[in-house]
Amino acid sequence: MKRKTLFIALLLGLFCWDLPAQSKRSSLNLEHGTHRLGKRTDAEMQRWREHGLGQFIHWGIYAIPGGHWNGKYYGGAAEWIRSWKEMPKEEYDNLYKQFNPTDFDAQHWAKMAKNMGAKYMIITTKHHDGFCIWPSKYTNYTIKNTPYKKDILKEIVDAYQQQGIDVHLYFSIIDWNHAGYRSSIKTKEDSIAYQGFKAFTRNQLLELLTNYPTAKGLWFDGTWDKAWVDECKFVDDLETEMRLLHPGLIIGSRFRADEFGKRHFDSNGDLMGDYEQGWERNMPNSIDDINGNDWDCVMTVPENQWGYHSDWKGYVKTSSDLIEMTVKAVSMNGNFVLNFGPDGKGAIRPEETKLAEEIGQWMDVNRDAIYGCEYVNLKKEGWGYFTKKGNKIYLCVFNRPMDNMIKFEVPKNGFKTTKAYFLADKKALNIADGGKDKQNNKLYQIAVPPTYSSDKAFVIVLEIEENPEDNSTYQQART
Ligand code: JFZ
Repeated sequence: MKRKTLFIALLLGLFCWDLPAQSKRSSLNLEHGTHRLGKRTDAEMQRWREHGLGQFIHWGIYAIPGGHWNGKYYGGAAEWIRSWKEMPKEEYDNLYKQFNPTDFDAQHWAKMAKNMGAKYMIITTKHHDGFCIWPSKYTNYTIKNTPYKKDILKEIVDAYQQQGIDVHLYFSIIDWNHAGYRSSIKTKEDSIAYQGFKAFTRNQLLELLTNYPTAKGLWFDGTWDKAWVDECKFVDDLETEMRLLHPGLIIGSRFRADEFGKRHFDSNGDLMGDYEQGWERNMPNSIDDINGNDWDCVMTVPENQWGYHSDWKGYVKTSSDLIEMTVKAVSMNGNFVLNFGPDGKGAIRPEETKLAEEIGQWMDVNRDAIYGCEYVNLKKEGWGYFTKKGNKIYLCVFNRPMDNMIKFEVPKNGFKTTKAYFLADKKALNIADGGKDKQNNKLYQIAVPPTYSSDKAFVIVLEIEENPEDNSTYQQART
């Protein structure tokens, strides 16, 4: 071998040698980067991963104006109405004195969530306006000082738990009511005020974890301010403190920034927190967007309304849309969390009630294709999505093909399958061998009887026998 060739070969060798450990990551020595590489493997996280479907509830003082003030209409997200120029801040900050949700019935909410098929729920303990639905001892701006007086958070935690639904606590770092809150620090005074705000925030979080110890996780929001991002050491220490206080606690990627101000993913590209929390009213297109991480997608029924808004403008999703999003999320190893915005009296609006019922009816029949299910490494097909649990693959058909043929390809070393049936009634279906393609993939097709009627998506179960030689699965390759 010529010297030059040898040199190049050596260089290539070195380069490849480096690849497995490094992959696409850079390796800055970060003080406040991720605490862990790869997924959590403990039971609490596994439980969360298996939920599939969750419920979000945005409920607070903003539900009283419901997107209107003094005859004027606020088109933004209802829970942001305090920030609207037409909204007198003094008046908003006194609205809590009228908060008396006489229609609120935690049991009813929890039963409804249970019937929808939600395995967990996220409740806004405090949104950006700063109002607390629990009697925090660190501020007067709480439920305790409303005509309602009772601890709403406790009622919710208890009722949902009774239904076997895990509770996670939404908490906004932005707090428009606290005198020390700043979005950025410009002066010495700001800096002093913010010290007080940090102590207050820490106190409230420790208070929540102490008083509601059965909560499974914290869902953070309003963490994008420069003032908060710059506090990476404080926030990192706080995360450690909370995890010590509450072993198993689940926190998403929207809490901390690293020392370079990078959020969600640190400057090495590694996820911070237990799951990716950036899929807000948005979904990954393919498993490649997920990078092997856990994730959730939180979704509104109308376009962008979380809190109660009396008028929903724009497209309002159907139960079919939401069922499809649930399946799509699960097919890519994520959880789908549907938002509800009860009104100022605590009633859940009729549209949301109807959607929850329709989703629940579908879940009653098709739950096996959701809970505990995961991604399947098969080519995406136009008719819908694959999910999998154990030796069962679920073919979730959203677009029934004109020829009624549900086709799929299995890589040449992939699983064997001989048994297929409808999930709904267990009626057997024939799996026809469609031969092989040029790459030696096995082609299969399942004929849906033309007489079979379905107004929503339907699921076909495929029982499979894995090939121990099969090393092509995505999970093995990328997690
Ligand atoms: C935030 C809040 O401002 C909003 O009111 C609601 O509570 C929602 C769940 O969270 O809004 C966001 C936060 C992040 C993104 C978009 C809206 N984002 O990352 O695209």
